[in-house]
Amino acid sequence: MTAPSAPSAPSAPSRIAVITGASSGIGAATARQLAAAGYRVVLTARRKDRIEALAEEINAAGHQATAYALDVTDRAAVDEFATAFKTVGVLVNNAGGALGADPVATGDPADWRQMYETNVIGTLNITQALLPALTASGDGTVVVLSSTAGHGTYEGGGGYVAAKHAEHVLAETLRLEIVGTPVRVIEIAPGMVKTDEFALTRFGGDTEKAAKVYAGVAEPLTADDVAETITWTVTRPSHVNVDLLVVRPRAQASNTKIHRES
Ligand code: 8X3
Repeated sequence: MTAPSAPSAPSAPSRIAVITGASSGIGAATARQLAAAGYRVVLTARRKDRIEALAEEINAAGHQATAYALDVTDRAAVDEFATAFKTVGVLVNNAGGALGADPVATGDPADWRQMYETNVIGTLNITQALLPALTASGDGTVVVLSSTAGHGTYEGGGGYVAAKHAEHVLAETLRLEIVGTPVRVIEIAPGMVKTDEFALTRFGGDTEKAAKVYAGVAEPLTADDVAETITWTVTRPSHVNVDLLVVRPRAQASNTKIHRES
């Protein structure tokens, strides 16, 4: 039996990790963890003050971070951002989210469109823009944060489920198309994760509706739980491609089978 290969420490040309949606939740937790793992993290999000504060915190902890305000749905801005990099080791596509939980019969087309824009087109924009730099690194990793909503539907999931399925397809197709280049494509599909903003955004700031999502669930996943899975997959040796990692809290057996304690 051979010894398991050591996790790959980020090496010179592939040290930069770009994280989208880094202003809160899974994105922020991932930024902290990848920085602690030795990456120079580049935090992007629309909210400049938040990512600047996080970059400061990470730098104060002795790691390396910079902040760059960016809306991933703005292609011109994304292209401009990408010109700053000759090589990028890791891109974590985390920006996105859900809007509404209406049935298909009454869902708002504007919500559907916006979810497609942020989750799918946003991921497409920055992945296309950084692919040359990821390839140039000689050892690139694209992470796509999809969701268990990208692998099965649920009532009221509608537009979010559709967008997440599209993100899953983007990751799968890209993996097929770039095989043979030094870039791997990893999809992380989390189930119920309790963050400060996900459910609140989904329900337009309605705290009661947001709280109901997690009601009685003993331990939903945390942003740190998901960031750990991301960091683990990214730090595997280069030849190891974790295609898809589905992670749920123990209390959630499927998108629709959730144990709630009353
Ligand atoms: C979040 C999971 O169950 O809210 O991506 O769709 S769920």
